[in-house]
Amino acid sequence: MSKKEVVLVVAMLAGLNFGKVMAQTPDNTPRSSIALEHGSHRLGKRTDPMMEKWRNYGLGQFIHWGVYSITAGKWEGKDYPGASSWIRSWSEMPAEDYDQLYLQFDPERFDPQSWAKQAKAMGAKYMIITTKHHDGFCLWPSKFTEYDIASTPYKKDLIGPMVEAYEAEGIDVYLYFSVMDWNHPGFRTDLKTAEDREAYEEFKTFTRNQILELLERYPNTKGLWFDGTWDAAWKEQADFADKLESEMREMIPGIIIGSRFRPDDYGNRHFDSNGDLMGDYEQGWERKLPEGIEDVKGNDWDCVMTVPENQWGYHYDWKGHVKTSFELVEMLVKSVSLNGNFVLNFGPDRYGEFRNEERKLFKEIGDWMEINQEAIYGCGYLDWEKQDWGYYTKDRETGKIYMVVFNMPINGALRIKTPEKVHLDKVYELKSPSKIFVPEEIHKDEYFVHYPVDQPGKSPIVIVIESSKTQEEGKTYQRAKT
Ligand code: H79
Repeated sequence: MSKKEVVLVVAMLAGLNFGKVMAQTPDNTPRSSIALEHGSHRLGKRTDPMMEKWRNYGLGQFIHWGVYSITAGKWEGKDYPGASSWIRSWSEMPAEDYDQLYLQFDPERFDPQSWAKQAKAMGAKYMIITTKHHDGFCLWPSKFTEYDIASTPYKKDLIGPMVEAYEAEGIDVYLYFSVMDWNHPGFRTDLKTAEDREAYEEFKTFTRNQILELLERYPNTKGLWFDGTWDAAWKEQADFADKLESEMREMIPGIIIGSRFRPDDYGNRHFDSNGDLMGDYEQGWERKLPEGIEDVKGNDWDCVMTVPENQWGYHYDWKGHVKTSFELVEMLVKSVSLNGNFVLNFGPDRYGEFRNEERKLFKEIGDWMEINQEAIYGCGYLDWEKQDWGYYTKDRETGKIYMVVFNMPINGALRIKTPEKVHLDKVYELKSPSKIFVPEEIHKDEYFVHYPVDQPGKSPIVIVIESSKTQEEGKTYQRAKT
């Protein structure tokens, strides 16, 4: 039977109420769908306090750190053309050589307090650390492998002090974990033979042990960011992954797990065979952003972004286009305006230090955030017609609207088009609230805010709108008052 036929038969059985666990609709009404044992367990967004907090972060910091910071993108004088953390998969790099590098890993200048302070100064509300990347090297001392920090000259746990230092700065910590593990002998991309299956069972046990070990060691973990789950072998593990995800949720109630962890019964990832999101938020926006609100399908989501084109771990030489703080702030604001979080990646070097380009970004983004953070934290989408000058965001609690201007028109005239029956009560610049603008009404529900063009600044400016819904008469009354 083809997969399509299987799906059809299963759909028919579902119609006969043969289905097992179905996703819950918010009001518990039944819905027609393919019966899945391991599909989405919930429809609609989570509304609990931990998820509300996640939703309101706005800005996060990603850190990719591991032994690939030693190779730093080259081997024996030759540059690896891909991401530095993938160098072990390069034909020119002998895996045996790579797998010995950890014996040189000694990040003696690692200072978690200064890392956390920098992240805080940038305005990050959460951070995601690679506890284990694709190479399999563990930044925590793992009971289940020797390929870990305890076996390096450094010896000491890196994750624990990081969790402590970031939490001390009020930054929530999330653990990145790559299921794909090039170091484990049982890891397979495909399960072609009985031996493959046997080996993979060992690997699954190992994976489960390590994930539960992490949650036991770091019980303040707020969530897990899974990666390396795209292989055919893992896509067969719907039952195993579903059970394991439940175990994680039992261990840390409220834990946040994205859509990249488990496949459904048919090997579909992120969205199950019914098109419903699996996990707490969509984890598919890697180095790209949605165009518009329809692309995010009403779900929570995060965007993880590199500063250069495709470098996560430390690379000795950033080639190609390196994003400026202006571009990154624009991506941050666009993410927030479409109900997502923006997570900016950093790749410390082998000694535990950040490169100068990254230090500059901590400062520049931080300077902008210090003045304009109100337009980011706790903010999301506003359903007003988008304008070319930039993005609107809206505070979910206060209802204040922020115009974040990236393309200032030459004449300073910023167009606003409101839905019907909206009154602009007060419009002012965020950094100097006494600077009140009086919008010029050019058509019904259409205005210009005139920004003084004699004060050109390089930094994106933010204008606040306090508005109210009115009846038409009310609007006339309001106008009559002024
Ligand atoms: O950790 C960083 C990357 O290593 C990891 N995610 C970020 C956060 C990542 N790299 N690539 N991907 C995720 C996407 C997967 C790409 C793939 Fe393929 C395309 C997997 C299978 C096809 C190319 C071909 C890479 C492996 C085989």
